Amino acid sequence: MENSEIADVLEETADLMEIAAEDGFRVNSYRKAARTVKDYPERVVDILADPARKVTDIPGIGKGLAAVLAEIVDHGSCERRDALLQKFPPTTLEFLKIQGLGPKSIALILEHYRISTIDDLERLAKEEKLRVLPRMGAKLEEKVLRSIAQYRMRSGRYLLSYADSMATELEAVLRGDGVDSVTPAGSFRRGRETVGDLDLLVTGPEAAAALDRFVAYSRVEEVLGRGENKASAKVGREGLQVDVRALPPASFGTALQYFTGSKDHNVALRTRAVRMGLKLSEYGLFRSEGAARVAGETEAGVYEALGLPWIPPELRENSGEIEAAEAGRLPELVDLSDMRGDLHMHTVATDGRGTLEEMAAAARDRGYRYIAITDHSKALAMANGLDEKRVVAFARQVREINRDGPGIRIFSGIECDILKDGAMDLADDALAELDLVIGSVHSHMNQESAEMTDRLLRALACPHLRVLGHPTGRILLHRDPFPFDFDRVAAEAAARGVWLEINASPERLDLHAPLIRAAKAKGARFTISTDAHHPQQLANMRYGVTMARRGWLGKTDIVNTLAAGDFAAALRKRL
Ligand code: DGT
Ligand code: CA
Ligand code: CA
Ligand code: ZN
Repeated sequence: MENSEIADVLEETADLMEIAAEDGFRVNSYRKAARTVKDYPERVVDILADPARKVTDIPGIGKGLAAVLAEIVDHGSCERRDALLQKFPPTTLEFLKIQGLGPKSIALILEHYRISTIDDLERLAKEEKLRVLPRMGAKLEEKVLRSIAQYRMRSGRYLLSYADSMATELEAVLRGDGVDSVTPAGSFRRGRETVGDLDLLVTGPEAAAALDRFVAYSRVEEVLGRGENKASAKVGREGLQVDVRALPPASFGTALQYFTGSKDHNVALRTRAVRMGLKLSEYGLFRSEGAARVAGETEAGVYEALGLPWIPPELRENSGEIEAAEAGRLPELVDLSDMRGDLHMHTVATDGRGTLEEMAAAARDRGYRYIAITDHSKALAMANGLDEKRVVAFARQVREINRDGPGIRIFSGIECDILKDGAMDLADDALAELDLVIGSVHSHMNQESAEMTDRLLRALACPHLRVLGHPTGRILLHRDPFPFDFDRVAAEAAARGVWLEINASPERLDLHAPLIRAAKAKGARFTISTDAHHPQQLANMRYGVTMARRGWLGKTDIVNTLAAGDFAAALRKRL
């Protein structure tokens, strides 16, 4: 069991306790524990399995919570959660996933109505039976209906980062004697920000034995099918479906091409094959007449036989990549190894979990030449955001640290809130002390499109602003982007030399491909940054790079690929 899964169980327990109106202090201790476990650099299961170690050594985990953690690792739940699930309908956990319905509202609804499914809840809202409850109104009803529609649409999808850890876990299960390769395909290989299921391809003389190991794996919740060359199962607490296929080497290339997709890319490619008198399937590329095999062993061979250079998986969405390949105009995509620094991260000064020194050391270990420390501004009072006085002191502290030669160049920065009307949360003279100002929207995200557009345009006019942080505000599977005139904002950012952030946090991945391409067409330049709240989260850079690749970006589109001196010059000159 992964830490994030343990954290989910703790969060659910806290939600259920809140629905049961239990003591707020105890509810909070569960929520805190969830965060601690989620961010903890070591797996809790490993600590529990080691007789020489104690979970109580994790800061913030006392004896009581340690026992709860052991229970969760042992059987996926704890006594308290089980007891509460007896008390409320089992769908309560699903209700909690409806945006706009917190534990308190759910408690109120359960007090007045007998409901056991999302459909029941939808009916209540449609029959205007929620608005009669205390502190609820027609607006909330509307929001619940909208959220239910969204919930239905996104349920059954999983974050790229989750699929990534599952792929790594299962690769270890599938590998063994007589297994030559284990290769992920599907939307995961294309780097989509969420995946519906995970597709894995196995080759080798003993590939069938790998399928046996897969269906027998302890974390398989349900085997959906087991054929000669394919096995499907739901794996892990979240029930992610995984399709594993065993393939002969002669057709591995075409199979990899086929199962990587996208469907639209494949359709376009097959049409091209037909025009060339060929027939493309997962089994190979054959002549239409006589059925001689033309290609199949390697993916590059398949594209070559179709008169094309190999197309990177991130581009395979049938959005111009085949035409570009044909014309020899495929972009040279940015690579993780091109990144020289990370420009968005938080520390213990606000809501981060590492000190400035720990973040800098972790960045140095990744081989970066520079970082910007960008804690929150005062509008985020809950996160202990910095006011002007703290900003000035922080800028001075960073100048001193740099003088000591910390082995990495540190830029003093801030993630400054863009207030409701587009004003910056901090005074100009404080912002002027800093090397790098990111402006981000964290509040009033329900504004009308025109109002939000004006707000962002006004923020872009601030002479100190250098980066627009997580530009659309979306949280994957939770919150849609806020509406605004993206093209106009991107054009204005380009004109003013403000860079657009590609936020690499797996829950955000904001900007994403279509917007990146639209912004580049307007002349915009970009940063890729992790928004790390823990030293380990600097590793999320790879997901941001994947988004940039899906957006057809090369190294020169991204400013934090510059060498430290060039980057510092670009900062000063607004290049
Ligand atoms: P997902 O799982 O919904 O995130 O998206 P994919 O792209 O991984 O889709 P999946 O798992 O259903 O299938 C994997 C790949 O197999 C898909 O990208 C293309 C190929 N494929 C599946 N079904 C079809 C089909 O009916 N026609 C074509 N041309 N390709 C297909
Ligand atoms: Ca898939
Ligand atoms: Ca699949
Ligand atoms: Zn932010």
